[in-house]
Amino acid sequence: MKAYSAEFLEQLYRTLYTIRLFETECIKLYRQGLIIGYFHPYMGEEAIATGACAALRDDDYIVSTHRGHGHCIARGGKLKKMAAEVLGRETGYCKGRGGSMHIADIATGNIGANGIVGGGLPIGVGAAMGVRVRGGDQVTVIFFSDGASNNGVFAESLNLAAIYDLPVVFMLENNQYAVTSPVEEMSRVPDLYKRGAGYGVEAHQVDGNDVLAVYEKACEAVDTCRAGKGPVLLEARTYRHGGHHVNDPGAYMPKERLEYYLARDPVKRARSNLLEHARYTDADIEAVEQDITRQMEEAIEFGKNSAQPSVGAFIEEVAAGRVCTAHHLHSPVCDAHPTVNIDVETREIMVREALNEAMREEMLRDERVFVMGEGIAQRGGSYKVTVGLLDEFGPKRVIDTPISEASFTGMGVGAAITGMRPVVEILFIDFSSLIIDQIVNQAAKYRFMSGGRGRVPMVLRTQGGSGNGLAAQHSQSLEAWYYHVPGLKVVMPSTAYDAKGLLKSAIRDEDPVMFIEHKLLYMEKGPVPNKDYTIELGVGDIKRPGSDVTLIAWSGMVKRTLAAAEELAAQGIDAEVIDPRTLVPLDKEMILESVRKTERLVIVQEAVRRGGVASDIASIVQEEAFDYLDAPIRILAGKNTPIPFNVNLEKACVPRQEEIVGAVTEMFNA
Ligand SMILES: Cc1ncc(C[n+]2csc(CCOP(=O)(O)OP(=O)(O)O)c2C)c(N)n1
Ligand SMILES: [Mg+2]
Repeated sequence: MKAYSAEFLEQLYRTLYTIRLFETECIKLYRQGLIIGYFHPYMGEEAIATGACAALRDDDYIVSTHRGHGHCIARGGKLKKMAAEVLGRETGYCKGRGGSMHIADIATGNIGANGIVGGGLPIGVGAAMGVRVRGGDQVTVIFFSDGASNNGVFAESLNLAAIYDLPVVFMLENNQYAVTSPVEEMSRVPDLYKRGAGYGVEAHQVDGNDVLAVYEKACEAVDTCRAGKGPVLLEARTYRHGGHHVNDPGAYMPKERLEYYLARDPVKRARSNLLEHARYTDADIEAVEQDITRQMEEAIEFGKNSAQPSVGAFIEEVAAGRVCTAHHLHSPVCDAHPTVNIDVETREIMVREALNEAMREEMLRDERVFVMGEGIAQRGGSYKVTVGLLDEFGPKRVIDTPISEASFTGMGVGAAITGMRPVVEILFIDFSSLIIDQIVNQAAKYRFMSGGRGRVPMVLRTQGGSGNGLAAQHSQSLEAWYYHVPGLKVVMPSTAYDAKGLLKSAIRDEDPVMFIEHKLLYMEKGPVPNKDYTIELGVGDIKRPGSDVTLIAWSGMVKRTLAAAEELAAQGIDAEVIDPRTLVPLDKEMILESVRKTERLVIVQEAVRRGGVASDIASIVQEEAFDYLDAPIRILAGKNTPIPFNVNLEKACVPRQEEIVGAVTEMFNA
C-alpha cells in the first residue's frame, strides 16, 4: 500500500462512516413513516463515492443516481440539508420537491441524482462538453450502475465522450444487480469495463469495496482526463448489502455471496486502514464515530423540526410561474428586450437566414452560446440554417454530432445546467420521440426538482409540419406533446421577423425552449430590421387587425389563414388574425381581448385535433370569455391520421384556405 497520511485515512473513514450512518438513520425514519416513497440505500458501495470524490477538485462536477446519498455526502453535501430533503422539508436541498431520488447540490458541483436509470449519463457528458467549449480543465465523474449500462444512452454517451475527447470519468458501480436482475443474466460480458474497448475508451476494473484502490484508480483517471486524454471508464465491483430499496428484503440474493461481500464491508476495511496504517486505537476511532454521530443527530433533528413546505405558497408559486415555466404567462426574463416596432429600416430575408442571423448574433454577444446537431457544421444543416457558423466560430462552438439524439440532447442539458447556452438541433420533430427523456424528464423538470436552484437555459431547435412529400415519419406537427409539459416553453414562428427575434429571446431565456420551425417556411422572405431586436416570449402578434371574427393560427397555418382573411374581406367579413408566436407562454390576454371585440373565434391548427393546442385555447376562451361569444368556437385541425406520402392525400390532411373561409362564412350564415 502507498503511504497515506493519518489525516487522509481518517478523512476517508469519516466519509464512509457518515454515509453508512446517514442511511442507517434514514431507514429508521422510513420505518417510522417519516420518510416516504422510494429509498435506495447505498450500503456496501460507500467506498466508490468516497474514493472517487476524494480524487476531485472543488470545481469539478459529479452526476449521481437514485442511490445518491453517498455521492452527495462524499462531495461535501450538508447533512442537515440532506436530512431535510429526504424528509420532504422546505429547508432541504430541493425544498422538499425532489426527495431522496433527486438530491442535487449545485454549489458543490453535484449536478444531481436521477430517478431515470441512465438519465444522468448524457448530462454528465454535457457538463464536460461545456468545459471543452469554455476551455477549462474541470473533470466530470458520472456515477451509474450495471443496469444503466444496458440503457442505450450509455453507449451513446461513451461514444460522444470518446469522439470529443471529453474529461469524463464513467464510474460504473457494478453492484451486480438491477433491482432483482443479476448482471450475468443481463449481459454476456459481465466484466462491464470491457465495453470501453469498443469505443476506444481506456477502461479498468477496480475493487469497489476498497476505498484506497478506488481512490488510486480515480486519481489516475482524473489525471488522464485533465491532460485532455479522457474519457476513462472505471468499473468498481461491489455488492448491495440488501435489497434494491428499503422495502425489498433481497431474498433473491444468494446468502453465501452476500456473506462474502459483508466480510469485505468497505466501512470495516477503511476502519482497518486506520488501525493498521495510521496507528489509531479503537478508542481513537470511537471518538471519530461519536463526533459523526453527534453531527448526525443534529442533522436529523434539524430535518424533523423543519417546516413542511406550505401548500398555499406552493400553489401560488406554480400559478406565478416561479417554480417552472407556467402556461399562459409572459416570460419575465425578456423584459429588458421589448418587442421592437417593425417600423424601422428593414431588408427582406428568408426565414432560414433570419434564424442564422439570430444564432450568429447571439454567439457574438455571448461566448457561452454554442450549437450542436447532425450535419450542422460543415454541411450547414439540412435546411441551411447554420451555414457559415463553423467558419466564423470554429469546431468548438459549432459541433457535428453522431446520430445519438437522446444523448446529444442530454449533452445540451448538462452544458446548460453548468452555465452554457447550448442550441441543439433535432433534424425533424418526428425524431424528438428519441429525446423525450432528456427534454421532458430532465430539462423541463430540473429547475423544479432542484427547488429552483438549477436552471436549464437551452434551446432545442427542430422543424415539423407536412407539405414536402416526406410521409408519416417526417411530417408531424407535435407541438402539443411539449405544450403539455410543465417546465418547457414552446415557440413556433411564422415569419422571418418573428423567427429572428424569438430565437434571440429563446437563447437568452433561463429555461428550456422548444423552438419549432416549419419546413415549408425556411425559404419564405419577409422584412427584418437592420437593427438588433428581440421579441419577448409570450407576446402574440396581430397579423391582421379586424373586427368581425378572430382567427388564431401559428407556424405554417398563418399564411393561409391570412389569405383566407383577404378572401373573407372581399365578402364583407373583417377577420382579425392572431399569431400567438409562442404557445408557452401563451398570450392569453391578446386572444381574450380580440374575442371580446369580435365575439367569434376560429382556431386553425395543422396538428391533429385530438388533445391539441387549439382545444386548450378553446377551453380557455370558453372559460374566460364565454359571455362574449356569439357563436360556438370552431376548430379546424389536421385529419386524425399519420401524414400520407401521396401529394393529394397529404394536402387533404391539413386545413385548406377554402375550409377556413367556409367555416367563417358558415358561422355568419348560421
Ligand atoms: C429508465 C428507467 N427504467 C427503469 C427504472 C426502474 N428502476 C429503478 S432503479 C432500477 C435498477 C437500476 O439498476 P442499476 O442501474 O444497476 O442501479 P442500482 O439500483 O444497482 O444502483 C430500475 C430498473 C427507472 N427508474 N428508469
Ligand atoms: Mg446495479
